[in-house]
Amino acid sequence: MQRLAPALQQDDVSLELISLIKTILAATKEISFRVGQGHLGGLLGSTLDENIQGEIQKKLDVVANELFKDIILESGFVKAISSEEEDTSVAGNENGKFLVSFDPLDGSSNIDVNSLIGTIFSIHKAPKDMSADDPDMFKQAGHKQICAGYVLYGPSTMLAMTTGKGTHFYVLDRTYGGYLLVERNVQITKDTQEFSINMSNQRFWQSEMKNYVNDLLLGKNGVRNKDYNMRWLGAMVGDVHRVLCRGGIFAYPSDSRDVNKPNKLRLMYEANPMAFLIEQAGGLCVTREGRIMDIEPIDIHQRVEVILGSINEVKACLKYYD
Ligand code: P6P
Repeated sequence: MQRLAPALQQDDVSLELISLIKTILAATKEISFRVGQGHLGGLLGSTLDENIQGEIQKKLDVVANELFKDIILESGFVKAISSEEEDTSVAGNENGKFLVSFDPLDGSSNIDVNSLIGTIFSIHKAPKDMSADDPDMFKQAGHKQICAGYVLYGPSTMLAMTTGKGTHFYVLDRTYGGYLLVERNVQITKDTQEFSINMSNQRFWQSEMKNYVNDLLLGKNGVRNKDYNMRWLGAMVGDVHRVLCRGGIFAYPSDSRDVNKPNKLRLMYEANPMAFLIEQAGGLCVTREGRIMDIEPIDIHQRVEVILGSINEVKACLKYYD
């Protein structure tokens, strides 16, 4: 099986970007080890601190964030980073060519119950004419990403990554300590019989999403003329990975639980990197208004509605909003 660097060179990725990617992945190897330790690593449970998202930070959230922040900034490749766990961006090398946004541990509520979690990252080019400590550098639409990926800390530690020439899967080989290419140009099936949504929010959705999901639940007896299965892992990395592997539709729609916060998922380090991966695999990633990767960001922590997956199923969902 092909190692990471030659696989990326095959996609004409620059040596400098390959070095940055390898730096990010070096941190994922340590996180994979610590996640695998579970109770024995002493990193389960929560801290007493709340992050800018208003969430109580898990011990492993803090460790993962510090690890990624330090290793990426110390590399010298990066002008700044932004993280789900950081209030604002953190300056790096004024002459760095790249910006990295990341969610160090997505699905943190799964940590203490030994369930799936992952790391999501997104890489943009750094503007030359802006200062390293200016968070406005990150106000770049998702279609300007030059690389995006996630690492899923599952039974195997898997990397899904794209640099714009297809979405490829890699597995961490612990013997030699690197990622090996296991599937090139992953393609999502155009149709599906599997949906992924947190049904406990159903009464808070807008009527269009309620109607769409109700028709899925009617199965063969309804207008969709087929039965559907449902999955919800509580970790976007796990649900998106399943969609990439066997198709599906994943949605976190706007809801009315908190009028000040109608959306849950973050644009810069959840929706945009996943959108890049999904589109490169032949799927769609949208809100009811349009393509996620066309959204012009106004804040590094802004949240967005997400509907993604098999192209024909996403289009069928959007018809309810016509
Ligand atoms: P809920 C994890 O906190 C996350 O940001 C995504 O990874 C996941 O899909 C979603 O939130 C889960 O949200 O409301 O079901 O706990």
